[in-house]
Amino acid sequence: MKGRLLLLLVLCFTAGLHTAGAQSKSKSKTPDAVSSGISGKADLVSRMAWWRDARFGMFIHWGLYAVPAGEWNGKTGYGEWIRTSAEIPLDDYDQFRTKFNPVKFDADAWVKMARDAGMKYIVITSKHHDGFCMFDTKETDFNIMTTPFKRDPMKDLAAACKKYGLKFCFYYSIMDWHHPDYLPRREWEKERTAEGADYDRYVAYMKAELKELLTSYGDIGVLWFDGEWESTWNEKHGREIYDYVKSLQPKVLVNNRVGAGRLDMEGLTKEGAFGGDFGTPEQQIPATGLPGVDWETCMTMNDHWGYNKADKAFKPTREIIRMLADIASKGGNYLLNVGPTSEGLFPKESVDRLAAIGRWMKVNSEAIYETQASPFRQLSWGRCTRKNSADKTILYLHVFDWPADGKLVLQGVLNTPEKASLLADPQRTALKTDRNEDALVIYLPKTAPDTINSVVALELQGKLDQTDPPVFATEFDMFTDSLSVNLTSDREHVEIRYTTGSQEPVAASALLTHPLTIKTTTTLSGRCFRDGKPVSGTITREFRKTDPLKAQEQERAMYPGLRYQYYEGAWDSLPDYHKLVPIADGVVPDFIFTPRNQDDNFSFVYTGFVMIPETSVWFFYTSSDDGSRLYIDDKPVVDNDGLHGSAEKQGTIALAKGYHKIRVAYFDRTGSDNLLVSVKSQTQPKQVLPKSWLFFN
Ligand code: FHN
Repeated sequence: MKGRLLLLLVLCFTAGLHTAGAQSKSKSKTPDAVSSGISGKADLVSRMAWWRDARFGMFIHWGLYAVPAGEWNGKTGYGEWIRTSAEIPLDDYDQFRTKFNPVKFDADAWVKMARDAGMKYIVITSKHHDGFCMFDTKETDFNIMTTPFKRDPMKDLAAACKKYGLKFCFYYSIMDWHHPDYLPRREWEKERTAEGADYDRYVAYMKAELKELLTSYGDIGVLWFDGEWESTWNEKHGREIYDYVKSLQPKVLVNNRVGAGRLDMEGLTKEGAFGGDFGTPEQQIPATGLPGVDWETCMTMNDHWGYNKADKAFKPTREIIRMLADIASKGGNYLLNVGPTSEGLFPKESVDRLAAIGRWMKVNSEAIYETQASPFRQLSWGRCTRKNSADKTILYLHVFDWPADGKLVLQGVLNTPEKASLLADPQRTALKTDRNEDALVIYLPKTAPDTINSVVALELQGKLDQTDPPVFATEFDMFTDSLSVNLTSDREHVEIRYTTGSQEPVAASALLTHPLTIKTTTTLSGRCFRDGKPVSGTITREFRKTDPLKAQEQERAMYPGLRYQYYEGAWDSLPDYHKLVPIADGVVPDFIFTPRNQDDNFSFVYTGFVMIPETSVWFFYTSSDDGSRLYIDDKPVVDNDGLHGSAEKQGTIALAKGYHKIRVAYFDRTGSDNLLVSVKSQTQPKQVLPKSWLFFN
């Protein structure tokens, strides 16, 4: 059977099974990876080749903000946003110029540290949001040449990158808190008039600077835009700048932050929006690979991008190395940040980590460079990267958890193994391998050569023939009355056999050919077979029958809407409302932010009833910036608390038809704000919680 095979399984415990036909699934949509401008797909493939092979780069956030080093008025939690986070007036901030003299800056030393860590490119802030230019620009005197340093460090870095074979790349912020034509002003900068500001003139300024960056420093690998989220910037600007940059250096890559379609910190591009050449998840790694999408996770080593002398919360090397493997196993790049001091030095903690990463890469870099994403959905002991050739496949097995019995089991691989060996073994001595049905077993030495990540190179004959276990397509683990269960496999020529329990299906197990309606708590195990032989591992899951919460007795008349209480304050998480007095209260039609007195530092608590239209297990979701929590009948269902960009969390609860109490708490600190409450049941698709379901009494 071609394409995705969807087997709808209906198994009445008293009756047999039958298959509802196969249906192909729509291809996942990948964002528009190129603009309407100069480049097309063919150009993209050749332009992206070095970047896709590189897998690992260094991010450098270096600027005037290194002078205060995170401290202002006795507070030490700032970073590269210090000018606006600490509300430093322009003239006071400009004073840092007189103190910026990185006499210990050594471009060769920086680039060699990146190279020796196994990094293939460097992206450095040419201009961050503060508007200070770290390069010799003729467009403004707010630049490095007007500091005591009087030298263009970008020239030195470009030369050093050329010398040591790394790609040199620029970060450039669209948002600019210094340029008189940039809008909007910071809301706290009351005295800084926007009178006469001309945003088109600011875009012209940007283009003039981009021309300097792309004509004065040799080949530039990437133009890494940022600060694109304010309302003055739009997709039209993005496409124009993308095409302009490409006209100056046709091979340069441009990230998706040149546009206006980035999905916040998730970093990928909204469907249909202009996405530059690659997506940019920030401080997070996508849960799975994203076939057909180029993406790069950027991440700090501690908690700040710019240098903060008090921030010692550096990630352990172990975590960084494993994240590098995780990202590569999903087909992404890792852009790891360093925030140098105002003297021009990398913090010692960064230097130590780069050296340790370099020691690991010296042994294992072939398992990172030029690799493709893992073919496995999940591996219990680590990650996998791979290389394909016409007649061979190499799987790099990144073993985080060394098997106590010395047996590394790789399920669902039918190829004949040619050789398995440890990258840490200079002789690459062949390890013993065996086959157990669909599984390859590799016999490992007693101790792992590397406690963080030991890599086994498994060379297989021919094109990979690998099958994952089937997938339970349903999201519901519990049900109130009955549950229909789907199992799918995207492999060709396979059939799915199952057992009602946790035992592994065998060739004689029942063939899944009918939709399953489960009416009692059931454990189901599924496995793929071909020509009577297992070709995958087994997936097992329990589906639990649960009693729905009874509906509330309706003692008083119900009216449409919700009650709300409005609070003001600066919180990093949802406050303890018992200690607060609301500033206002009243009734609203649903989860809206009016009335409120200010754009930041506020909170709403909504209370009332939700009229649940059917007895079912319900998913509730809150999508919010910043934190939120949702309760049903006083039980916590969704916890989406915390200081974060727009993010969605979910929870489930079984409810009987009728009124149930609902309470939603939300807070916003600064910046953007939003709250969306959605629902889904076993029969109703996900939807924004309808206003018509909301009542108060
Ligand atoms: O606001 C910036 C931040 O300072 C930093 O440069 C990061 C790095 O990707 N980008 C923005 C936050 O998303």
